[in-house]
Amino acid sequence: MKIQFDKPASYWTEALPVGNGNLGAMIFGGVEQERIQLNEDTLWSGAAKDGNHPQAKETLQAIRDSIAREDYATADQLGKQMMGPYTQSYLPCADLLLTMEHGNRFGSYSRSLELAEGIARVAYTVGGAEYKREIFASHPDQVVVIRLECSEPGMLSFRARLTSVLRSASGVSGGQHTIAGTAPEQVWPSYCNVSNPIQYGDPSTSSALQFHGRLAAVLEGGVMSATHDGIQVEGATSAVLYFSAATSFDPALGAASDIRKPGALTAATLKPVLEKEYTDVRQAHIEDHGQLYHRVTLRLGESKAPADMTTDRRIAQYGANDPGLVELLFHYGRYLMIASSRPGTQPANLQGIWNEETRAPWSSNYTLNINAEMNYWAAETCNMAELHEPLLSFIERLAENGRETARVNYGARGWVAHHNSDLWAQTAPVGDYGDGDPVWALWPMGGVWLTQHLWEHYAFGGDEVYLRERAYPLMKEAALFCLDWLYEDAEGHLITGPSTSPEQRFRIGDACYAVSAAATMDLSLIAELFDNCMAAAEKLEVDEVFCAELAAAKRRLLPLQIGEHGQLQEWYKDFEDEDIHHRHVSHLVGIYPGRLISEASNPELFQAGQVSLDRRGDGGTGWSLGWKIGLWARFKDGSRAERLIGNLLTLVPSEGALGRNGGGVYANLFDAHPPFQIDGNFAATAGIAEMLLQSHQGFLDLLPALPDKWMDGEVSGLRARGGYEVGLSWSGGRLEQAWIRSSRAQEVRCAAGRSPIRISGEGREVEFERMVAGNSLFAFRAEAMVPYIIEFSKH
Ligand code: FUC
Repeated sequence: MKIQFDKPASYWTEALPVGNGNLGAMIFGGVEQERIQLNEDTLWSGAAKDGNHPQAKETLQAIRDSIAREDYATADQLGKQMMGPYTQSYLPCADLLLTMEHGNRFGSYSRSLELAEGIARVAYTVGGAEYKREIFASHPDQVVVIRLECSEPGMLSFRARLTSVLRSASGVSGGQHTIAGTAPEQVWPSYCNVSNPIQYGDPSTSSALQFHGRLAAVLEGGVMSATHDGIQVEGATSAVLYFSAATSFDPALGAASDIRKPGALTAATLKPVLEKEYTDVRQAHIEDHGQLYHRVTLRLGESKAPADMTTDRRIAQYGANDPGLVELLFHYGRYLMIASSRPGTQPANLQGIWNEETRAPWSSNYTLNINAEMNYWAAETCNMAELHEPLLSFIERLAENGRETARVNYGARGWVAHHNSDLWAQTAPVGDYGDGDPVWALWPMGGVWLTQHLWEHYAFGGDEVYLRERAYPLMKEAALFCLDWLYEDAEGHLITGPSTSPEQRFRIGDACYAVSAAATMDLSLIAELFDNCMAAAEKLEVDEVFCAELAAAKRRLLPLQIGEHGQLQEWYKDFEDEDIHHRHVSHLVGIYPGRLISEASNPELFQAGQVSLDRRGDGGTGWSLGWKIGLWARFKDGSRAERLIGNLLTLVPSEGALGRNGGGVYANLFDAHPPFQIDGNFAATAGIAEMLLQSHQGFLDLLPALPDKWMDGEVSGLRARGGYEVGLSWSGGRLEQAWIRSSRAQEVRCAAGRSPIRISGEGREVEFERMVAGNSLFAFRAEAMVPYIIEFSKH
């Protein structure tokens, strides 16, 4: 499980990512001039601000009246009055530049990232001397570590220095090289054509974040000196560089703090590390990373590509035809989650934590109408529940701001978030008070969708204290917002408005519009939230009256409809799509990742959803392809899902521009929208898991969507709702064995394409019941934490 190249990266999307949740580094692997691009996940522009807008409330009735008159042009126009400020931007921190004093003539070059260890390596020769670098981001020690060595004693000479594209100054303190600066107060989104896009304040009074980076070196042999120009190393045999970074943002407060001095923080982080042996730091990292990484294994067949083939060539030549590359893609999503999201860090943003641009695409922010949720689709199913934590904590911060937005903008109870957010947990709609487009800005369902993550975290883990104390209160408040947001149409149905189906317009004659009422996505998300609230309240034995209210409101929701093509309608009327191949498939959210519409619960709508997905086609941006993998898995069409994986495993050139239909992956296997957006990586991992195991219908569905191409294989360590860990093996395209371990004593219900012949736990056979005669639905009683083996008949 390696990403590998035979030359240094020329482009950022050829560089290798390492990260510890808080710090990210991209390794280019240049020989004479190495660049390691560094990020710190709290380094954003701006400061906390009030983006709420009372005019939204004043506009609400007028916009609803226009919708009722079917005057969508006016509704779109009025929508502009409901917007607030744009979010702020995620920023690059620094570059670590190494200038090696051996020139640029070299041989035997290799550069790789080993996923299981979380270590990137660069190796080459100069004359008879072999040079090696090893780079990782340690979570236990909170540093990026770079070890350089030369096979010839005393031949390692280089200079290491920190630079930044942000206003900053380098310095020296206590034999360490530093960089310090203050972030801009405002960075305009990349899509805003403004002439002053990056605005700094006076550093002595600015409310923007201060940041600091610190570099220390430990040598074997040789001498070194540190100045503001960097660390000069001469005549060493090996050297270890430790980098730490911090900002004045206090994650516990969710705001900047005057008492957080980034320079003191970086010093405090480095001090204990410098007292350790490199081998201990390295070992602690490998163990920490490994205990997450080794939880899941996957084998889909023999790899086709030669072992030394570079990853870009492998993608181009084999794509999904190489089962080993599909495995790599699967594990890479887990690797990237481990590297970008740890308890206490910020949630993975549009680029995880890796960003080199001051004006990154879409501000590298949190886009809540698909991308931020998608980032966490694999967290539970792929056994990384604790890495879900940054998103779950972020939802708590959003709810705080979102209460004010609900009150000021809509006069509603509960809390609301719209389609964009940032480090400051902005919940107001973006669009610079009218500059934006309602097709994305007017979408007050961000909070509603995110609460699905609160519920799912409970559904998989079963922690009732968490449900009672953290999840349910926020779910309930999001539901309160919905109760206030819903209003009656002329027939007495409850609808939402203004309502958009994210980013997709509908067509009437020659014109296209964004705003109408009761988009299918709104209704689906609200219905599922109500269901989840009712299930939670029942479990917790609270809020009977409130639940009755939810049940009544749910019954009155405008029913989802099937349109003239047999498709699940995207809007409240059977409008034509502006773009039938549009990348968003928002109306299918109730099928995946949601659980609202399944074959059993609603076969007609489920079927109509499949028609919709089929009509959208198999193209799209990287994340769109990723979503479709999961959807086809839910439709149990494994081969179609596999085709989407194939489309995602298309090599996208690194120098390419933004595209809305040319999704794929870059040379370093980063998902390409294009540009780079990490969501597609996570969705691919989640989608592959969903092909092998599903649990959204109250039972474990084993191997629900196995593609024809994956004849023999094995997976272990997947997780299912109800507190299960599951492994499966299959051959000739048919399930052979399953291993199931339940975290608590309970009845386990399973479905499989064939019947079990024997179930045993700890060597003893256990009884099981076939739930439908002759069918593959069966149940048995499991004791807590006992691994059960289920063997299936060969026929
Ligand atoms: C949504 C998508 C875009 C992009 C952006 C970050 O607006 O429609 O394709 O992913 O988020």
